[in-house]
Amino acid sequence: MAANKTFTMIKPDAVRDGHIGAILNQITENGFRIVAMKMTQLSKASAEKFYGIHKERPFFGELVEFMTSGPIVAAILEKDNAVEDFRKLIGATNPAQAEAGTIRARFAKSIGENAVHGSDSNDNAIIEGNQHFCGFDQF
Ligand code: FUP
Repeated sequence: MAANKTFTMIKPDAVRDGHIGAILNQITENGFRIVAMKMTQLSKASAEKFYGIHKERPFFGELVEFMTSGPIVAAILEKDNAVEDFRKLIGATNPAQAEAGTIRARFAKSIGENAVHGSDSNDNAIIEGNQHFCGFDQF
């Protein structure tokens, strides 16, 4: 059931700052089941593909540089209403606007270095999950 799965990354800032455990704990305490997970480092090509929708934006170069600057943790999460519920749990893109207690409010430094990614639609969850794992639907 693709509608009940989403894709996440713990980004290089949060990995560097030692927040993997705290973030995974918050994710699982909020009812998400981790059905696939790996620690890896994005290549430039992979980061450019992942954020391709932003390629004309002024921050694209910095975004790719940041996302390739160190290891990330990529995971597929399962829960009823996973995409929407996970977006609520991570909070707004800009941590200054993220609701208190959300993952970005707790761990993000700035709009660029914002600790976690969460897919914004079921279709993108499938595309993004398939970019990082072999067969999103098999998990
Ligand atoms: P989100 O879906 O919350 O990850 O946000 P977006 O898809 O709008 O942005 C993707 C990433 O681009 C953000 F996580 C960080 C980066 N970004 C910037 O660096 N500056 C901006 O003004 C907007 C986004």
